Amino acid sequence: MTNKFKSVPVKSSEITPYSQYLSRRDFLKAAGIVTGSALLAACAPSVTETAAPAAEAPVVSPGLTDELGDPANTFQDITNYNNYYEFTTDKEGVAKLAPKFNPSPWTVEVNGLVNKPMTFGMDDLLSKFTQEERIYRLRCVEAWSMVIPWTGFTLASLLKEVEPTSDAKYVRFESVLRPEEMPGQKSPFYPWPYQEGLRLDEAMNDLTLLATGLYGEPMPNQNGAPIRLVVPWKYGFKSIKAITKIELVAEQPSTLWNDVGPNEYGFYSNVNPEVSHPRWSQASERRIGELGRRQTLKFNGYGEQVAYLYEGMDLSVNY
Ligand SMILES: Nc1nc2c(c(=O)[nH]1)N[C@H]1C(S)=C(S)[C@@H](COP(=O)(O)O)O[C@H]1N2
Ligand SMILES: [Mo]
Repeated sequence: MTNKFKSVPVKSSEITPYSQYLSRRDFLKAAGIVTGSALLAACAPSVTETAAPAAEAPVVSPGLTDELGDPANTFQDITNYNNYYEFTTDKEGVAKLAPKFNPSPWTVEVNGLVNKPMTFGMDDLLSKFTQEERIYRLRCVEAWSMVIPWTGFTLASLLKEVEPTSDAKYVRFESVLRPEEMPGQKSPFYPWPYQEGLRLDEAMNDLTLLATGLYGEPMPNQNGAPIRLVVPWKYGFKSIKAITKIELVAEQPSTLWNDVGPNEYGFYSNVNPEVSHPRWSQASERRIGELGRRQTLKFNGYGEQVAYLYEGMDLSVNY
């Protein structure tokens, strides 16, 4: 697969706090590494030259755009409007509860149908795998969306290390279970821990990211610290946060939302404006920070990279 996102490989030693993020981008430009957004920054009013380095989290986005030219949401929006039911179902309340959660130390177990089961610490993951910057749209099944500048590495690169056997057909993911730090996990209405799954070929697609940060900062707690999945062509709930286990399996795994509402949340859950949710249309969406609505794009605009995965499948049946 060619990657038209011109991701810039970033060494983990170069993953900087946001206060240094803008100058890191200048460094990349000076080094002759041209990103789509760096090109744009060259002809936009330059935040880097006018703004004092931010001591705290930034309030404005520094001119980053996705490959369609749409601006990244602000750090403020991305970290204050979250779905994270382990904390609360209130999207604007997650950020207040998230500081209680301690994401370090952390390990991710990768096992199941593999030749080399492994357990990784976060330092292993950050040093072993090339960290890249990927600016992706995130489209929630509730019909709102954002553009988020993630850093992370491909799930494919991790899976290659553990060597899935020929019996492995799906990947199952599990989130952390810590009711003492995550008050929403005391709710009996959801089958904790959160779990998700992908077909192995979806998991191996170059777009599928294990994200370890955003805006050049380590992943904020409310966005799934210290490591979460990002599957940009699927509804947001497939992008499971705070992953502790990755298991290669033979059968389609169960997923939290499919267990809770099988008619509403299918295993595939590809973004599809033509297939309505039973309670609302998926034809349009509200981009956080914008007035009005936008047309929803099939596969969230990533069809060129992923449509081949579903050839011959009826996506209204396999929703
Ligand atoms: N463990 C876990 N992962 C999760 C969720 C959750 O409640 N728990 N919510 C999902 C939903 S519905 C969405 S839209 C995205 C939101 O990601 P964000 O808060 O980083 O924007 O996370 C997904 N991953
Ligand atoms: Mo969502």
